[in-house]
Amino acid sequence: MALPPSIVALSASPSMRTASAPRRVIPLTVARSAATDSGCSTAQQGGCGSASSSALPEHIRARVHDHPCYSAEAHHHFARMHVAVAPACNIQCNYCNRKFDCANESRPGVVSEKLTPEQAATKVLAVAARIPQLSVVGIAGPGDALANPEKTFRTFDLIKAAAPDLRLCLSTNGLALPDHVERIRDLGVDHVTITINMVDPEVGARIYPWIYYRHKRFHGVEAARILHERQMLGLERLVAAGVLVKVNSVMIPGINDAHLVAVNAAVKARGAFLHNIMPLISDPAHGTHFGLTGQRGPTPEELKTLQDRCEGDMQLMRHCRQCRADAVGMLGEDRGGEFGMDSIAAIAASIDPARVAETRQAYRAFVDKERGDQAAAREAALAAVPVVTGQVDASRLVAVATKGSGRINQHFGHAEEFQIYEVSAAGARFVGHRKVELYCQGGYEDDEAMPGIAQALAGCSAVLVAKIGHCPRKDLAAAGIAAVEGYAHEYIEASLLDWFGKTVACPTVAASAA
Ligand code: CLF
Ligand code: SF4
Repeated sequence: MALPPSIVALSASPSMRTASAPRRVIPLTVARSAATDSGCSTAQQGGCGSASSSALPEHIRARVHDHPCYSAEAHHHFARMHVAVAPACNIQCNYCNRKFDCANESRPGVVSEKLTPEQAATKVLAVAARIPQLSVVGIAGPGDALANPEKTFRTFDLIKAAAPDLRLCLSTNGLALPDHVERIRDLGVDHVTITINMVDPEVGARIYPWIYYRHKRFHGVEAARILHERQMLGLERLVAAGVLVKVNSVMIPGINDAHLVAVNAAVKARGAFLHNIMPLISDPAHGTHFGLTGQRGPTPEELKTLQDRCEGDMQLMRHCRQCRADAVGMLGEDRGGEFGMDSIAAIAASIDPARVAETRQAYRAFVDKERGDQAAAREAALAAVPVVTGQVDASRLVAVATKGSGRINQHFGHAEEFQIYEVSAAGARFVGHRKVELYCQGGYEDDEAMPGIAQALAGCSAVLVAKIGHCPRKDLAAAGIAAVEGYAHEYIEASLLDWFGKTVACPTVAASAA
């Protein structure tokens, strides 16, 4: 397929080249078969706990296929942007300071610029011209989208007219939601996130000191009860209107951690599509109530344990990056700095929106082919994993350095986060990401960063990278983590399964192949 000039440069990079299967995936001598499956752990559906596209009915699959938050697979390939048009809020959360972004959908950080709806639409065109991966535009603060309904809906109207193929996405605390469901549906906003941290007002009173509702301020348990009722009503109405609803919950140890299992059951029963349990971000420097009173966030292990408990017939999101209310780019990166008000008007004036849309379509066709190849490679690698009696429950956590595109394509020293997979004979499952300090600082190795990186990778048996130096390799080995660069630029899941087959399920094969 010929790609338009604007994405040829991208396609030339190793991370986007097409390939039918990773060359390193070598069929192993002890092949998996239906007969040898008995006694093994049940095969997972798809590669990730969150919204595995292939396991969904076609009409739903099409709606999440290119949404980086609703599909873990899509987040390797597609970007989102937030337009910060909603400054006001109608409630107070104990983890929020109004000087910072909405913590429901963002890590604490000042929004660089608040936009008018017109500025927001111009910014969307400018970003789309530079980032062909863009598939979704969301409104996620810095306050609450529906506490600012005129600005929010005017913005969506303008974006819809300017770039109708982009998906519209909205995030809200839910208080005003029941009043706006019809408008949301009629505008074609197909994805809505509600942040629901409790279904018991007694718990809620420890999270929300007050709400402002129907021109009156409510406090304590009464405030939490009203908020809870409005959230449930809004969720039910959205589901009845056919909108895909994601529920975000902030995990606050000692306050709602155990309670989130009940929240999960309640939102599942009402038809929520996806549940995203996020860690509380708490720091005295942010000036929030929880930050100032020393409330801690959960450890990665506590978060994973809760997510595992909640995982059932409802999809769990594990790849959230708690991004800013003005975030731009792939999840985990923020290119917002490239699109300040001074530059977006000039970019937007210099482009032909129709050609930009064509480029976007060409990129999507390219990614469709790439995803098909990745799925085929994954299935082939899974079929080749040997199932050895006595090892059916074996699984390993493995870290991966990636810049996206579903490939192992980042140098160890350039990684600011590692993706973590749980790998077993049943599949390779994305379970989260861990942030680290950069090891390579402007061409120099930062040895002082190494202890922190090793700590962040604690529990991982290996880290798969595009390249790694001798010193960090040695330090990782001392921490019990094998650095593996033999899968550089190959597909992540197929490589993980190949690694697992050789080193865990059947280490003698690895020894003879080494
Ligand atoms: Fe933005 Fe949220 Fe839409 Fe995604 S974010 S409004 S659903 S387009 Fe995504 Fe960011 Fe997590 Fe939100 S990674 S904070 S879940
Ligand atoms: Fe802050 Fe968002 Fe909570 Fe409002 S809903 S108080 S903006 S975190």
